[in-house]
Amino acid sequence: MTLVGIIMGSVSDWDTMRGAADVLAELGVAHEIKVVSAHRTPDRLYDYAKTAANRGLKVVIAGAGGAAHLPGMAAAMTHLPVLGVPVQSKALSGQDSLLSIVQMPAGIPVGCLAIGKAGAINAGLLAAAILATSDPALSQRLQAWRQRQTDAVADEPA
Ligand code: RP5
Repeated sequence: MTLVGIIMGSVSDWDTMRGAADVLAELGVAHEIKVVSAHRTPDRLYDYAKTAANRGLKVVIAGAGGAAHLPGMAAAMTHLPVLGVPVQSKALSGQDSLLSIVQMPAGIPVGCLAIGKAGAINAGLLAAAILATSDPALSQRLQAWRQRQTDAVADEPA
């Protein structure tokens, strides 16, 4: 069953957002990946967000750049947790994306991660952590993933 929906405003966001998809794949979390633009394909966004919960999704990860209203609009139309990833824009290096996503008015939350690939990877990890609260096997896989990361840190730089 697909548990996490990864959406992004443009195909150009995929290089960033694949970070979320890759970590979910590593953790064995079923996910889907769609291009859904708040301004270019508003009807697609409406259909996606309105049907997400009934289709069995548990978490939505939404990445967008510039005037990045995709995560907020998605959150407005689903009660599922929405994790927002600010994609690094050319004009303002993602500061615009960050502020667009993080500054949601009270009442409709979006969990905003860091700008760029780090944010995408962490969105995948956070989605897995949310799911792991009710999935002991996934919790074990997530803890093992974290332990491998810890074990891979060198004692010395050379
Ligand atoms: C946003 O505009 C997308 O999320 C993307 O980050 C940005 C640029 O899109 P393209 O012009 O590359 O399609 O909607």
